[in-house]
Amino acid sequence: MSKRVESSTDGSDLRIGIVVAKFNEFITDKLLEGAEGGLAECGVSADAITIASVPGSFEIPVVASKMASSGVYDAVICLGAVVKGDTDHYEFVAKEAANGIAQVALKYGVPVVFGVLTTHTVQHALDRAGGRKGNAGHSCALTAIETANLIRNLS
Ligand code: INI
Repeated sequence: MSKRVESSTDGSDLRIGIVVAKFNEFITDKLLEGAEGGLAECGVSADAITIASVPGSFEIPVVASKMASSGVYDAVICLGAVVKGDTDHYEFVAKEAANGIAQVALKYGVPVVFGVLTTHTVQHALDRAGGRKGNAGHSCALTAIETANLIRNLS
């Protein structure tokens, strides 16, 4: 008979790390607000959350790696906003942030959630940071809790 492993959105005994980029802070502040709100809804207490600010999204993976490898956190949420400008810089920053975050999750077996917006315009980012398309920080919080609980239930 098959066995189904369930998850849950109960975060009351989970510890969560958040890495947030200061670049485009007027956007990432809103993502952080959404993430904190989502974690509170899941029952994560404020003292179970550690927030680390980094200069830009490019710096997210190294700090997420430090958190994920510490054994302290059940999940790490990464928040940033990479907005396309006139140069290719956007492409490199977005790609390295995405690849780095994925690598950290696989290396340490800890959910490292990708809440880095990559958009062509500031408006598109704002739409996803509490605007008309919701708040990616909030959905990342739920993803982090669900995935952490699933991993816990698997082991
Ligand atoms: N960092 C971002 O988080 N978003 C951006 O849109 C961005 N752009 O476009 O330049 C950005 N650049 C900074 C980068 O993340 C690093 O902090 C910097 O290159 C130093 O390593």
